[in-house]
Amino acid sequence: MEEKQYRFETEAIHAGYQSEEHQGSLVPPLYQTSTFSFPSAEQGENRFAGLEAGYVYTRLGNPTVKILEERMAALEKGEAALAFSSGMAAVSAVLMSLTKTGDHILCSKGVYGCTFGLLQLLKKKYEIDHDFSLMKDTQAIEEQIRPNTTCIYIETPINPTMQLVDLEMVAQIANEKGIPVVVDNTFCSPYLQTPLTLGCEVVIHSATKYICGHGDVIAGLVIGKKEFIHNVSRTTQKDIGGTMSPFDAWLLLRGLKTLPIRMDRHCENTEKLFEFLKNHPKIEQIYFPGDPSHPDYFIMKKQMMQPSGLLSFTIKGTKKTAQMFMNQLKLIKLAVSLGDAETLIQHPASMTHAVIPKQEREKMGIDDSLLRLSVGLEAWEDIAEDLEQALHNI
Ligand code: LCS
Repeated sequence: MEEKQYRFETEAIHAGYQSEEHQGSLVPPLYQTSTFSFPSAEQGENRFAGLEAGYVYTRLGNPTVKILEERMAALEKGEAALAFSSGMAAVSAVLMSLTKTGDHILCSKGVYGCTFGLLQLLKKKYEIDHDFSLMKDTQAIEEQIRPNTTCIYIETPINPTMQLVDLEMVAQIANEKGIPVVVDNTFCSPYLQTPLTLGCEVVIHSATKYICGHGDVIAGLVIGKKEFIHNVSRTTQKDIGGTMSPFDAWLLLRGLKTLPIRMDRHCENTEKLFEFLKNHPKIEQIYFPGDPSHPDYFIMKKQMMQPSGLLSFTIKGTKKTAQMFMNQLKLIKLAVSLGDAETLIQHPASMTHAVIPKQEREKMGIDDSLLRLSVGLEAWEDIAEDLEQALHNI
């Protein structure tokens, strides 16, 4: 599509692809190849030297993957994007690009368990330090920024506690100090939140989740300025690997077409289930950013289009009660991951966040009875009836 900027729903279907360049094929072709033949030895030399455009080897770039990267850059309102074999490959490539031994990362108080694990590894092996911050006000953030802070890393909503961070506020402080703000936007997708438009520098996705939407791909994406993306592409990604497979990119391009309508349905179902659960006598606490009494509700209104498709809750009782409840469910699947058509439930303390020591976990607000629900696309009444029968049977 030429210069014209289309609306989100249209860009999700068309951005980055011109069918005229591919024999009129309506759907982007799958270039399932590991390598590319050169027209001549000299042209091969020039491609390696970066003097001539053209593909070389799929770890360094692939036409199907490129279409996905351009589409995601358009949707996140960034200059460029880079695709990875997993969300964690994306997170690690970005953190390794922005830090070296002796540097410091300021991180939101609560992140996905493996991101926490990666921060520990960077500290132990490479002496890259980190601190966690609630990032609730300007002064607290300024006090935690050190002269050697080279990256501010934020998940919002935070997995699985659903606390939010005010991205515009953090970006303002960080930009004054020239520190890049990296946002893991997995829980929102660009349909609900675009951190780059709020002054943040880099966006990361576990594309395994809403971007894919069908539970059949593990993938990651990074979006940011051209120069930064080029650097990551030519350093950490080229030499460490973690490249997305063309088939996964093809599936993600297919998934992206329905992102807006899927997200609307995820959000609508979640609002309905929140209403159902909030007054249930067996529910102790519910964490959902769309709850007007949620302490970060005003941040949700400010930076998110809708409160997304996840909610966490505790049932009155102990960890055993929570596990008994999970075992009673019939329709809802006991599984980690999120953003799929199927409704999924998991127990963060023993699953996604089990690698975090109990004391640290509790400081992040993850206690042993917390459950996280990723609301799917089924009829919400069927999900509610399954929750009801399981609550009734404990
Ligand atoms: N960032 C967030 C916010 C995540 O939730 C996850 C995975 C990742 C990054 C890593 O992405 P991956 O490498 O798995 O594509 N979150 C998971 C979860 O909550 N349940 O299972 C995986």
